[in-house]
Amino acid sequence: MKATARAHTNIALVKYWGKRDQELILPQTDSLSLTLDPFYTDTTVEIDPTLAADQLSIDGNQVDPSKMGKVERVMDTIRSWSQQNHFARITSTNHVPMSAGLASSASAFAALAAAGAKAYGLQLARRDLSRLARRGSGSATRSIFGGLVQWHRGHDDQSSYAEPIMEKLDFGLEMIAILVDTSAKKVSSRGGMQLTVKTSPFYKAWKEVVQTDMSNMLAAIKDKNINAIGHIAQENALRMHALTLSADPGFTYFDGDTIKAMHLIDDLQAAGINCYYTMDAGPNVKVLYDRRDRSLILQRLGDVFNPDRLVVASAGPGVTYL
Ligand code: 2P0
Repeated sequence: MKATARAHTNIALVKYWGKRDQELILPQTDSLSLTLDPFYTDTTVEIDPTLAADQLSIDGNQVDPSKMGKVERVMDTIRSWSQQNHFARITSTNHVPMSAGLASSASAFAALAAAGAKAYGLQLARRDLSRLARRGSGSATRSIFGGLVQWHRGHDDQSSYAEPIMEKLDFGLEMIAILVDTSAKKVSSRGGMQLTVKTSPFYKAWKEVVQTDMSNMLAAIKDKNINAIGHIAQENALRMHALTLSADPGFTYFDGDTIKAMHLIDDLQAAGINCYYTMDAGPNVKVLYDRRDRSLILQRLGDVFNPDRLVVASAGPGVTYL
């Protein structure tokens, strides 16, 4: 009747950017991510037979029912799978800067899927939990698992799920988020990717790029080659952002500080310090590197950006029950 789950956000190293089914959230391509330790969401789902609709509070604020479409999609699926029609009280606490391109929706919908499934008595394998989380938000599919995770694009609901590649990392891949701006973004990922699929003349090429990047990334992970992982992730991110620029109307998630951080990391690379950048649907820059270089990289980034805005993140676990 009541369950609480914790799920962590993830950073995509090979990006998901475009759907071929808006209802079921079936993606155009595979994607691959690293689940992150410090950013997570705790969600409690409690069935209440006296309620006439689901109730949701996020970080202590009641959410307007008109803004609960994605949550309802997940809850309605849980009701259909469990053949129960009661509504629930949902309470969610984020430990993620919201709408900052740090994918709070990934941890939020992974935690909702896990807590909701348990509260309604569903005993789902994690693969099926990932299919359930997918209905709320694409990136949430991957946050069911820890470490390095692949989301298989699949061809239908059954075959589009996430799977761990390496749940416990036994090499030093780590990330620093440079929080250049944590205010809400202007173009949602959902709207941005839809516009891109529809209007970018480069979209067909992107699908080919991802296929190549996926197989190169899997090989680099197998070799535990952080420089190859970082290089592929950086190129993949640049190509994703080239899609937004090539949409009609074109747009970008970058702001001035994003470019400043990219140049700084280019300079560090040129000076022989191995670090790479990636950006999601927001201006923040995430730096990938080997953890043995952490203090040097933190120091160099701290020369340019406020050290308070630098957050170190190592690999995090998959969804857990509290
Ligand atoms: C990713 N992003 O792979 C990509 C890269 C942002 C850039 O998934 O519409 O919130 O809910 O499926 O998952 C962010 O988009 O979008 C995202 P929906 P989502 O992480």
